[in-house]
Amino acid sequence: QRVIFSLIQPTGIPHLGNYLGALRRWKELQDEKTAPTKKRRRNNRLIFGLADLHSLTLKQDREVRRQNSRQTFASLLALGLDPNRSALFLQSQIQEHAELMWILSNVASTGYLSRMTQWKDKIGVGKDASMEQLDEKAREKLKLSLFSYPVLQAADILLYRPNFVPVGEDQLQHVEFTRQLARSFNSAYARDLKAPTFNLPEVMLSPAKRIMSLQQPEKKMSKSDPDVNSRILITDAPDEIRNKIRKAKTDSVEGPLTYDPEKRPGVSNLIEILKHVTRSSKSCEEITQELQDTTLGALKALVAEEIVKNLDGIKEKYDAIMAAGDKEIHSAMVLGTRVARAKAGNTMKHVREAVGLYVPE
Ligand code: AQP
Repeated sequence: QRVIFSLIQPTGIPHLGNYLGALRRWKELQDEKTAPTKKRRRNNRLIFGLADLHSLTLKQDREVRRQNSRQTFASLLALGLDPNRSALFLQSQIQEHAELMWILSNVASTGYLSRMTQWKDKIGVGKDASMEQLDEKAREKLKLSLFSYPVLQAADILLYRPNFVPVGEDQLQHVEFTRQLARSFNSAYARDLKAPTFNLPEVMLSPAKRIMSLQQPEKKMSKSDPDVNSRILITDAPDEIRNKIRKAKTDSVEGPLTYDPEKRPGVSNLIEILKHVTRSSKSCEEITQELQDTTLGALKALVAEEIVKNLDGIKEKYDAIMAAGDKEIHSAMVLGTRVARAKAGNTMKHVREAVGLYVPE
């Protein structure tokens, strides 16, 4: 059996980047589990959830936060995740996440954490900034939770002892850190045990590595971007999708279409999106070659229609789930929490034994 685990932050309705980078893969893995032919069927144990503890690093009104969790959960159901085939749960419902984070903090080096790029992005200092270079204001802005975010993420993953973690490219650094912590933990506490406490999870990287913002194509598409036109939500209506793509920032370069993420980030992002929504096996350069006589307007129209086709039906399902109150969300959560709790409890028994904490009979 392959255990596959991943979380998404409930910081807003998932966007096309989340979908192409991770969520579509979650659904495919689920479908593999019940594929009609034996040859295509895989014995996947799927555990997916909302990283609502992580979302606390983003300051939000409590009602907005609650609503965001509800909307994100409904989005997962709407895109076809089935609680009977994929365990769906909230991170904050499983207390072991915080417990394991504290234990792993004892093998997490602040030097490694200080080199991670996410906290730098979030407080708006350059990728190469070091802790020593931070001024008083930046230090005030950098809360412990943001700095230690990757340790909680490592705890999230290791708690379920997965073989694979399907995530987008922006999470690669964090999964590598998780593997490092697993190694450090095993060598610090489990060397004399029959088996290491943690296995080293592998990243399952989607080919859609990094979908960029439609308005600032040098930045990745993000839920927390204040500009709603920067992203396509998986629940956007067809006309909203067409409108946002029409407004997407491109350039005024004359001549044929070219794929050049450095010089033409907006156009290249649209070509990238087109490649992934159509699941094309061609390279972006080949796709561009075929479209070279297409105008920018026609390219946008083509991209918009392919996205509309890809997301077809999600909005209707989402609206129905939201209109029905919390019943469907709640029953899915009960099922998923049960699975997650059993797995997390089991891992923590091994962890407690390894470090020498009291293990109740
Ligand atoms: N732009 C993207 N392109 C490809 N994949 C992406 N992912 C996120 N953005 C892109 C992948 O989506 C999964 C869930 O992401 P997350 O919500 O847990 O965290 P995030 O990377 O911080 O996503 P956002 O949208 O940018 O959220 P905020 O604004 O709240 O920080 C992950 O597997 C991620 O790789």
